[in-house]
Amino acid sequence: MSSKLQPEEISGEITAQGLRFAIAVSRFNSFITERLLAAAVDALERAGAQGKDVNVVHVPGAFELPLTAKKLALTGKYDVLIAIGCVLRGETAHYDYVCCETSRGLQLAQMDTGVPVIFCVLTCDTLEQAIDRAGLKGGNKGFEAGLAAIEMARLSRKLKSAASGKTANTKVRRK
Ligand code: INI
Repeated sequence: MSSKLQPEEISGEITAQGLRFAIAVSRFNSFITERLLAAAVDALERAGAQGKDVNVVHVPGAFELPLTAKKLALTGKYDVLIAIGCVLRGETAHYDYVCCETSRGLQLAQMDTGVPVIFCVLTCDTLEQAIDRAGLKGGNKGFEAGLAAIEMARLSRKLKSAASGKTANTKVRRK
């Protein structure tokens, strides 16, 4: 027996006009991170973002991304942030500390500030794996991050207006 209940769905559309973005990108493994950055910017541009609404901030390494993301979020200027990095496993436990603190710190930054932070930090065993994810075999994770940023920015705006009592401009999907 099929249900007659038709849920209303709220989702973020992939249109970037009028949204403000900040992208924090690490210089460490820049051969990879610059490719991720180019693809993220490409996604924003294709969806209608304007250059004046996209700021790019460079940091030394992935470990510096969380504090930078939090400071950017606290400016109140941005709808969404994208954090771009690439951590490659070495011979010591350094990799584990950098990965762990970067992911934890980025999650804290978005939970503390309420500004969505898109996690575009590759954590790979080899350079080859990173290259595959930065545009060779496995698509480009930067492009995916750009799309996720737009969706989360739109969704956040809708949920914010719903929380403040205004009608959320909901997209209703019916079967
Ligand atoms: N930073 C990275 O972004 N990727 C790495 O692979 C990496 N490794 O392997 O060491 C790395 N280390 C630097 C770190 O992020 C900080 O910049 C540094 O420790 C200064 O705080």
